[in-house]
Amino acid sequence: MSARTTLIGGLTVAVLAVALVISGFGAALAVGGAGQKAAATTTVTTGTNSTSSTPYVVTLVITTNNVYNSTVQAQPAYFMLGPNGLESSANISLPANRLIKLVIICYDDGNASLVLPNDNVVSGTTGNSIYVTSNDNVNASQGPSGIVLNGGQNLTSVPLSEVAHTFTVPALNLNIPVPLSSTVVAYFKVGQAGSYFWFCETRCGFGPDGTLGAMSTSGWMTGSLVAS
Ligand SMILES: [Cu+2]
Repeated sequence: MSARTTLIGGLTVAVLAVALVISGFGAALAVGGAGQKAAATTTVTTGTNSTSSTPYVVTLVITTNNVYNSTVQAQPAYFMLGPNGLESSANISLPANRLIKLVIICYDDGNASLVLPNDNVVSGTTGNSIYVTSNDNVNASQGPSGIVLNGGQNLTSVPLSEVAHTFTVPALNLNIPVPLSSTVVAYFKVGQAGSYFWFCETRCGFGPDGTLGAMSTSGWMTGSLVAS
């Protein structure tokens, strides 16, 4: 749990944060559904190699308290949101040469330190920025009579104290820092078909430096991004 839940009134903040995340989740589901329907229509009418003006939507969900094994216990993990619920993130498939709308819903409310400096800086996305909603630290402040919501924000970097995980594909120069308790939207394109490794670049795993457990296991905090 983050420090803010220990503050007076922290319960209210936490409850609202959950509500915001859930509402963001619903919005992402609605957007994802519409995007996928449009994608199918476009494929039928224009062929598989054409580019479409409609982004292809990929939705990832980060959860915590996934039991890794009896020794390591709880670890965070990325999942892919499929038509029937959460699926493994070990192989994330998407089309090459088409605009991708990546939605990352992060239920993790804890901060983690970076593996490398600048891992909190966005790269490889449209405008080298991300759109962040539902993060009560980034998007809200405590006012005299409650929380003041500021709406979503475009960010080119995330404050170190706010980074929970990253979605990073070094071969594509793609780095998306994910703030705790947030929903992130980012656009990018994979110019060349192929299989690329993705990683989280925070020390969110197990062991003395946090790079074991989830951090070193496919389908948890790393995997393959397969563009075809
Ligand atoms: Cu991570």
